[in-house]
Amino acid sequence: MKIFFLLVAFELCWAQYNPNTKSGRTSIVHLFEWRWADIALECERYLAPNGYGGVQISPPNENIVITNPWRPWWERYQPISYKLCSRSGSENEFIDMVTRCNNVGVHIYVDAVVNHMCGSGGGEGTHSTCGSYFNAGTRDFPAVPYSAWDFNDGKCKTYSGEIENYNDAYQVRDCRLVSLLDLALEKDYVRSTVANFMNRLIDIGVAGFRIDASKHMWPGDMKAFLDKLKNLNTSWFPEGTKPFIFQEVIDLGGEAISASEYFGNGRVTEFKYGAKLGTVIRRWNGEKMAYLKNWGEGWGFMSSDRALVFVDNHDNQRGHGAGGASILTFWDPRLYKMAIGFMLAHPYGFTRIMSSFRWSRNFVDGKDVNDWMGPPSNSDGSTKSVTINPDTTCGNGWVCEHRWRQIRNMAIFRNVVDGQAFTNWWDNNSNQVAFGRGNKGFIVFNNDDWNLSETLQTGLPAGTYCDIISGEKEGNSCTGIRIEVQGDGKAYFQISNTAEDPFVAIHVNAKL
Ligand SMILES: *[C@@H]1O[C@H](CO)[C@@H](O)[C@H](O)[C@H]1NC(C)=O
Ligand SMILES: *[C@@H]1O[C@H](CO)[C@@H](O)[C@H](O)[C@H]1NC(C)=O
Ligand SMILES: CC(=O)N[C@H]1CO[C@H](CO)[C@@H](O)[C@@H]1O
Repeated sequence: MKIFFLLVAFELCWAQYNPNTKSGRTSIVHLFEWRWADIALECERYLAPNGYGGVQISPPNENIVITNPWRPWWERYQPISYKLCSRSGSENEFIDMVTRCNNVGVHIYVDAVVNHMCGSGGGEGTHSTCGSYFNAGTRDFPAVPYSAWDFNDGKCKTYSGEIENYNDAYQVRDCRLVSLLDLALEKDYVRSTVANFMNRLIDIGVAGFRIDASKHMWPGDMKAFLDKLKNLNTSWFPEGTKPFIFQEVIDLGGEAISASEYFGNGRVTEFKYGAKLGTVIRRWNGEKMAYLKNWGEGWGFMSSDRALVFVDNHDNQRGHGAGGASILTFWDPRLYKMAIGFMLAHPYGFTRIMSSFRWSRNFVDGKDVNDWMGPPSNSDGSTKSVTINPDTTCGNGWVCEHRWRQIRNMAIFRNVVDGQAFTNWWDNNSNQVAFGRGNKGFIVFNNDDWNLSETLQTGLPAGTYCDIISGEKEGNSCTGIRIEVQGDGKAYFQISNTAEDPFVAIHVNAKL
């Protein structure tokens, strides 16, 4: 009986904060703008075999079709209905993806856009991904249906109807964000409609939701529709499992709204994480890696068990959203790999890895005028499939950071060291740092302008380990650097500051 109550208490206290990943899988990857058919294949051929826990997908519901500029990525953040039909695929393809990914233990997390519909200037007609009629001017979305009563136009107090001042929490929640028609989530009809949409996805088998623009909804309104959500589908999840909820709240400090207001609903995106880590790894503002010794709450971040963390996301990798110029992305691969390596080795937060498409960046006066560009597409606007090259990288303009050896191997590192303490920190008071995770793994960085040559306590059992950054373990040998851990746990590390990747990581599953 006692054990039973303890289990119940444990479940209740994890609930919507639990990522619902299969045991031993500790990260998810955002396959930004991928087609459902490609995601299904990627779950089977790559994500499951390499220990990834899940995929954050782009919004699956019908959205406006924008042709000027040509099919921007952000059109998917302008819903027209909750029909499952988008550039990523049809409802049947969506169901097939969720089923096949779940069947190999990789779960699907839906980007839910429920704060708003399309922009107020979206016009009238059937220029939507399923051809549903709508009229933005009269607030008419019959395919949901929503009508003028279901929007916040009357509640917003600004003259323009737009958010004009982020220091006014009422404006941020009740007015239009960049002209997007703001749903009246105080109405039970709107709450129920949103919950029905999400419950349909739960029935199909999704494991949770990223909730877009959460900062622009009242936490209490969100709680009202989240309380209506079902438990997850028992074909794949234990009875009584709640959906994982992570809310997009951009809080870098200094505004009316803070991330902590949303902790009751689920986890929250910690935007300070990537902004600060980018600053440190770029060595801007006098920052150095030695300062990362108390990374996490010690840096003023939210508590680890509430945080969803990432180095970059689909917004701030192209200058949208928050974070500014310090954000590291695939465009700076050497520093980016170090940042991802640090994130995946460090115990703080639940980690999400970005997987991007390439676009033609064009900076004019410091701003990328092509920041709107959508995914690789054909002339009819359909999204190109993800092709796989013989060397396992991706083609057709897809970057596939999650397939980079260093990143994939660090995702595995995180699985191996899961639950282990943060131990054996070392630094040279500059940009050479090292730390371990109990007796399971150890990582060393050299982000200084001179070589590192040091004997360090790893905490690992004696033996020969394969560095998983310069290579990996293959059969009974290492394809990259070998590290000898002595009987006392110490090992000698040498990292040239000009190495392709100036860091070394070892773990017990890559021991010869
Ligand atoms: C759960 O998923 C299975 C398999 O796809 C499906 O047959 C079943 O109807 C789903 N359950 C609910 C409640 O929708
Ligand atoms: C740093 O290490 C590299 C590779 O081992 C070596 O070629 C280089 O001479 C070293 N630089 C210094 C300043 O010792
Ligand atoms: C081992 C090593 O390279 N240590 C260097 C760390 O940085 C200081 C300067 O802060 C150097 O003097 C050390 O040589």
